[in-house]
Amino acid sequence: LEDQEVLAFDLGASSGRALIGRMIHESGGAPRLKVEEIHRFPNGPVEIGDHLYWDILRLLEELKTGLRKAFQDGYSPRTFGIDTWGVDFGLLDANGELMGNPYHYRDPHTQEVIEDVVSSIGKEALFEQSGLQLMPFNTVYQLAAMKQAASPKLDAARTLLLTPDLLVYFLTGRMVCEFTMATTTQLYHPSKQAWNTELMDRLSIPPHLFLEVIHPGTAIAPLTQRVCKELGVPPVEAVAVGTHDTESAAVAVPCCSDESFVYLVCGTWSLMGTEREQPLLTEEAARLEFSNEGGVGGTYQLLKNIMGLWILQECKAEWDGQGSVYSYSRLVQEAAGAEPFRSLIDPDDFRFYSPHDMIGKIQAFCLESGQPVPQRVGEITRCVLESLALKYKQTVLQIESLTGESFQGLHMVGGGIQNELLCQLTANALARPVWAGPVEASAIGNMLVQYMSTGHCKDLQTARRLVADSFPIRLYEPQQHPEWVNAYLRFTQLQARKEEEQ
Ligand code: ADP
Ligand code: LRH
Repeated sequence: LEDQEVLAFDLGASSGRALIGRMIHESGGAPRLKVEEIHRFPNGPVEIGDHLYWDILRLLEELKTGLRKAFQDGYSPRTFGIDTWGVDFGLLDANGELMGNPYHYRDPHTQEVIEDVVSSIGKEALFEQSGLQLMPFNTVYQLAAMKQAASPKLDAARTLLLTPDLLVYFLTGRMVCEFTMATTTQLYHPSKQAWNTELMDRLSIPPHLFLEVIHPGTAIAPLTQRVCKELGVPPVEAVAVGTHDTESAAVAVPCCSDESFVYLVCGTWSLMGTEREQPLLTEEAARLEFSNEGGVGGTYQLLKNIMGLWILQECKAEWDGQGSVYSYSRLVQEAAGAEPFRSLIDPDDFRFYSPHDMIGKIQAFCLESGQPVPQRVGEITRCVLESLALKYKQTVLQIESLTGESFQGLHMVGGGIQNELLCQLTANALARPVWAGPVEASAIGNMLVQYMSTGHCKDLQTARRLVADSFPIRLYEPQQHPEWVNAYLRFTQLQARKEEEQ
């Protein structure tokens, strides 16, 4: 097979990037995937009044820049794929025009409707019919919030396109709805493999907004002639990848054995999960707040959304705003020098979900729980990282109890693995090895699904073998300090105390 190039756009909540992938076939050796980043740009919410939005048109411009650069730099990808964060969407009118800016999933407007939706449908029914844990940002709550606010946009809308599908539409003129993103809406029924129109009816969400679902690996359409002319590029073809970034990342977990594995996609969010053939819809999975998200190759990913490095991103933004600009490596250095286990937080305490005043919220948590209040940059960063490591341990144990599997170690992928301290702390907390890599897992998984669609990569197993053969995977052996056992006990007691208070 010739060395065909592909282009992957991976948009995370904190940054987006365009990468070129090339499959290299050396004589006698196993094929390798070579990846080069050609464009990177920041991303984040834009505040207007009480609302938070995505700057979707600027993101489109960044994609165009990526396309232009690819060809200017001498690459010639034949296909491209777009993956983004989950749940968010744009609404289109009857003329196919975008009606306003898409909300950012942290927009607070869902908070008033969640209780109503849960009490009218029932928490158990919502889980059974979607496989998802209750996250305030799920598309269903966003639409219910728009309905409650009598949004004229919602009344007039003809079509809902989830973010990656919206961007594909802008570039190709073709409207589709890709499966992995569809399963993040909480409006897709995993057992029926269909849109949950009954739930839509009960919440007065118009079912006509939702398109027929297509699966990862499906060719969509080439760039429009207009876009080709504007950018001076040939008609590269859009392929539906695992358009939900978490699902693209899961494709690139370099696990090559037949045994089950547990992974952590470590970025703005920490998504910890394991791959299964069917959703796990038990009461216990619901109680422990796990989701079953549709994955590539007909899989389901049983996973938990953990607040993740968002907490540190927000602290960093505050320090930057005060004029003390710290790089992530400097923050990690400060944390490495700080006293271990001084103060811990529960990263999933809901106060940490919304933007702003993150340092104050961490300090308030510590004060309320009778712990020393972290002040210095290193103390705060260490508190966040150790708490995340403990949360990761708890989640691995929960996945083991839910599935009856036992895992030898943890695969970590995503931007957060550049934080070597976090990887080491995680190995220590777990008392098991951590295999870290690759960093750009979502973009790589995106490329691999493009290669599946063109017949260059057979299946998930081949894809993962290719990742293992192509990228360095760093091993973190656990350093077993007895303090980790006590720290875990303290961590679970903090959570129990909070539950009692509620
Ligand atoms: P997303 O795709 O959700 O935007 P990424 O996968 O890009 O997120 O990961 C972003 C996170 O990676 C940041 O919040 C930061 O904590 C971490 N990170 C990025 N660069 C570094 C670095 N050089 N050292 C340590 N951590 C880093
Ligand atoms: C991570 C992610 C996660 C979703 C959240 C909205 O980027 O896609 O899987 O739940 O963003």
